[in-house]
Amino acid sequence: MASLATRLETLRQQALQELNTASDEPALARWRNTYLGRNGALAGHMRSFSQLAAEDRPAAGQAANALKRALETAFEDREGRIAALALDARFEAQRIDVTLPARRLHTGALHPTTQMLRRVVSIFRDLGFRETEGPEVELDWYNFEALNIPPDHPARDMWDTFYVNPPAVLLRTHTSPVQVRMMEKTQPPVRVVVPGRCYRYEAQDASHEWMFHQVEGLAVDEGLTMADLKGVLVAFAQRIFWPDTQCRFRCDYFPFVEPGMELAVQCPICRGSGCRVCKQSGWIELLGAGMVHPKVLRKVGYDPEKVSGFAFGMGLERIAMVANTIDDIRLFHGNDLRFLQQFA
Ligand code: FA5
Repeated sequence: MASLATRLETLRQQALQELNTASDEPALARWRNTYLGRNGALAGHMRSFSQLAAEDRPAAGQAANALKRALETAFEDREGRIAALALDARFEAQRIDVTLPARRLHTGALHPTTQMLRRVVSIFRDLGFRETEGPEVELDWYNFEALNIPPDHPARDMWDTFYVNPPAVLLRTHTSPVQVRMMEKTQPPVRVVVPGRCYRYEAQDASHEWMFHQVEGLAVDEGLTMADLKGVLVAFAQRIFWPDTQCRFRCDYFPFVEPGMELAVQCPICRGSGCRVCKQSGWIELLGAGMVHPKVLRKVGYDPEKVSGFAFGMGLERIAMVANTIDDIRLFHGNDLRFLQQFA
């Protein structure tokens, strides 16, 4: 029996020593086969117990079972440790440096003209105007003739025109043709604002583009007067700029209104004392306006004896320039991100 105990002890030491050198799953599997497998070392010893005397067999069996349990426990410990080491190695390989500054996300933003368009339209919506649109490729009839500007009229010089299909089809030079389109299909009362692109065949400079945006306004009803027009425009100017914005109305000529006028606001940058933006005048012209000409009302089938109307047309970029102190209109479509990002 003493020699069996020695043999089992030798086996235990050898097995544990070898187990400590197994460093991966295949090595572990090999070890298990060698020591605990059906044809392994321990099984070999147990088979030899048949040669022992009958009274020695139970103690031998107990000793072998104890060794088997000890080896199995050692195996599980080692297996767990190797799995933990493998997991550590994987985590190490996939380590993320959370202290690295994140890459900046580039998100889009509305163009400053669109932002201003939405502000302008929402102010007029609060004043009771609804929004509508019209075509950019327009007929000469709507852009000029129906607005009291016949082909040979000198006022055509006010709007240098891009022709798509001369002389009848052109790129609209202003949003005023939508006045006519609206009145043709609606009976008074009418109260609309019309934002949209306009095109003019003119040289670009700090305050002129060949493509820009206007917002047209039109109201037709019984008994509308210049006082209504002035009231609406002052309310608008004081909401889009500052509550104490000063307005200046002066006579101006547009063939489709009578009387016609121009609205200027006190320069919001220098507050009237004179600066580069207002060209030292203290005032900035914002828009053209007036009472809809009776001839225009008649052309769309309205009776100028019964209804009257007012209209106005403003340049959106010019308003955005005043509100944001921008001194060159060409920045709007120059696609310089440094400029655009200031409005994001
Ligand atoms: C007109 O276009 C008239 N349709 C306005 C109007 C409507 C008058 C209704 C009466 C009744 P004007 O050409 O002045 O008018 O243009 C109106 C505004 O558009 C100008 O005050 C200016 O702000 C803007 N604008 C005109 N030309 C340009 C341009 N080339 N680039 C940028 N903005 C411009």
